[in-house]
Formats: sequence, structure tokens, C-alpha cells
Amino acid sequence: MKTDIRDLAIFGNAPEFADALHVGRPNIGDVESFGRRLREILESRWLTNGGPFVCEFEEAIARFLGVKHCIAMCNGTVAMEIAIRALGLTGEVIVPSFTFIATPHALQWSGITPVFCDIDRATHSINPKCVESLITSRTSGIIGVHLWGGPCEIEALSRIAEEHSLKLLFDAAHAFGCSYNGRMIGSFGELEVFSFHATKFFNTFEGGLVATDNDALAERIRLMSNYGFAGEDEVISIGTNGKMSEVSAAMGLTGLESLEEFVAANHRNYLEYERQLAGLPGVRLYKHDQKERCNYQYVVAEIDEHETGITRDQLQKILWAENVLARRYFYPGCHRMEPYRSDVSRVDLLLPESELLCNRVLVLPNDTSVSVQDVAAICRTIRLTLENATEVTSLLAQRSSDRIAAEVSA
Ligand code: T4K
Repeated sequence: MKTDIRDLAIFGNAPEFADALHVGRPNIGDVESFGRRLREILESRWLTNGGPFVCEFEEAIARFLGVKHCIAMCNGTVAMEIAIRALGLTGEVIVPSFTFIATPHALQWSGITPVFCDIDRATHSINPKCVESLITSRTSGIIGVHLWGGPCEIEALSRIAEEHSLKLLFDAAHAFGCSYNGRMIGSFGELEVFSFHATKFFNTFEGGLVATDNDALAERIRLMSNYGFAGEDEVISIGTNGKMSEVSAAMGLTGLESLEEFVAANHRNYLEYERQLAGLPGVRLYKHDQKERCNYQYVVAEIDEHETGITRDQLQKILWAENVLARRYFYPGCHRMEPYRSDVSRVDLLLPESELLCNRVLVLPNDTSVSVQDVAAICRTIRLTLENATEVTSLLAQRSSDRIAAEVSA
């Protein structure tokens, strides 16, 4: 156990963890159960194209979410692109910048301009007041992102969408197993899009899904995800290949059997992070509404360098040296990534809250491979660093000037 900052790995010592702790280590579920399904797939020689496991998976998810239609897809990004096209979105769509790049990219890829909107400090999600100020005659829709599994302000967004006749859809990539006013996320807006990527707490290796209560829309999306095929050799719409494979569905069905266990491990660790970091000046954990269901996957710490005396990036480097691969999701913000940052029409873009969070957020490891003892050790490193911030920063400065001197003399 490290009790002196001179023991930190960044100053040349052994790391706290021999094996890296990741943000996004997949939860696996019961290997035997998956193995049985895999054998069945191989023996049946039915590997994809709406096979029995995909059908079973879609039905199971629809029951779990309490939604009429679920269309499983190869990943969340393609699911979003198909959803955008099926909804007939055009022109401009309002979207937060503080999200994974897939959200605006799905629009841009479809020839639609993502109009970046600022977020609310408390929810980290799109701010309905900012949404209203961005609506123009070209706006066709709004995409809310339930960031970290915390629901957007769904009622306010629904009101705005209705008043302006806009389509409202949600990127629910983080929100599988989460609720809003007691109702599972999945049936709000026109549709909601999930990601079941390996790094999500519930995964299908790669995978995604569109959930909707709208019969006609579901039909269109299903057609589009299979090239528009309505029969053996009849194509009735534009389409692409968005299909989920049988092996992914088998992984999903296996994961569903352990879902409660995954959430329980996440929640246990979340509470431990909360306990261990309590009272540490300048560190604030993103809080979930206790009345709602939540998957507790993302443990999101805001590091306020004015209070901690050390920057988020310095803390990240210290943690990485200890083999704790904490992530700066979603730095530097989509608007500061290509092709958006070079777009001259965006030079006046002001997103103060998004900028602030992009520079403060550090996401900490949390999954079934992370133990309570691991969490305690991570938090000890954070506490040791922040409680000695002045000394740590001067040692870091010393270390970098020594390095420069060594390079110059080499
Ligand atoms: N909307 C939102 C809000 C999203 O967050 C995402 C995806 C999407 C849409 C799009 O859904 P998909 O099309 O992906 O279904 C990761 C994921 O690739 C991405 O799916 C996810 N969001 C995003 C938040 O995280 P990276 O670039 O951070 O991944 P990477 O390769 O650095 O992996 C993260 C950590 O996980 C690493 O430390 C290694 C570890 N890892 C990763 C994989 C793939 C493992 O231990 N095992 C693995 O198999 O984007």
C-alpha cells in the first residue's frame, strides 16, 4: 500500500496493479451457457440473417424494456444511421457535443448537419433551453443522449419536439437497464438506439438495437437493416446490412441471464467509489437518481483543478502509471474533432458547459472484474495524490525538466 507520494509509479516505482484496470472491460456471463449456444449455432449451420437466436434475443429485450418492437443490429452506430434514415431526417438535427463521436457522425454520414447544443451541468445531457434557441427552418429533429445512463429531460424535450413538429429520438447507448419515471428507457421519443459493444456493461461482442412502439417505423427499420428485402427476391426500399449475427445474439442471451449480477457488481463498486472519495475537495461523482433503475456502469468523476490543485490530465497520468486506465470521455468534445472543428460555419459556436466537462471528467474502471479492494486502492491513489497536490505537481515539474535536460545532453 502506497503512503508516500514518492512511492507513486509515475516517479519510477512499481505500479499499484500488475495487470491493467480498464474502463470498458467486457462482462462475460456464463461461459458454459454461451458454449452450449455456440455449439447449437455451429451444428445448425445457421449463422446470421434473422436466425433463431436473434429472434429470441429481440423478443427477450422487448419484454425487458416493455416496448413493442426491437430490431437487433450489428452495432449501435449503424443502428443510429438506419434509424435516422427511416425517420426521414433531413437538413439539421440538434445533438449534444458532449457524447461519443458516433452520435454526430451518424448524422454527418447521412448528409445531415449535426447542430451542437450545450448540456446541463447537473445531468450532463442536452439542455432543453439551448435546444429551443437552435431551432431553425432546416431543423428536422433532436437527438438526446442519455449520457452515463442518466435519462435526458425527456418531458421537456418531448414538449419542444411536439411544438415544433420535430422528430425526437434518443441515443441510449449507455442506458440499457435504466429507467425514467419508473419506465424503462427504450420506449421514449420516436425510437431509442442501444449499443451492445464489448465495452458496454451488457454486450453482444459488437451489437446494437433499435427499440420503438411505432409499428410502421419498426417495419421500415427492419427492411432497411436487410437491404430492403421484403421477400426472397423482392426489394421494396433502400437498405443496407445492419444485421446482428447469431453468435452476437447468443452472447446477448447469455448476458441477459447474468444482468442482475453485472448491475449488482457495478452498483457495489459505485457505492465504494462514493464512500472512498467522499469529502475530497474538488472531486465530484456524477450522481444517479436513486428512484430510478440504473446500470451504474460509468463512474464519472469531475476534477476541479481550482480546488484540487492538480489538473485532471495530471491525475490521469498518475493513474495510468499505476495501471489504472481511467478515460477522459469525451474529450475534447465532438465539436473539436474533425470534420466539425474545421467547419468555418461553426467558428462562433459556444458550448461553455460542454467545454468545462470535457476538461474535468475522468471515468474510472467499473465492471465485474473490478473488486471492492481494487476500488479502494484506486481511491487511495487519488486521495494520496490530491492531499499532496502541491508536492506532486512540483515533483512532476521537476521530473519533466530533468527529462528535457537529459534529452538536451544526449
Ligand atoms: N453513442 C454513444 C453515446 C456511445 O458511447 C457509443 C459507443 C455509440 C453511440 C456507438 O455504439 P457502437 O457503434 O460502438 O455500438 C469505446 C467503444 O468502442 C464504443 O462502443 C463506446 N461508445 C465508447 C464509449 O467506448 P473507445 O475508443 O474508448 O474504445 P477502446 O478500444 O479504447 O476500449 C476501451 C477500453 O476497453 C480499453 O481500455 C480496452 C478495453 N477493452 C476493449 C475492448 C474492445 C477490453 O478490455 N476488451 C475489449 O474487447 O470506444
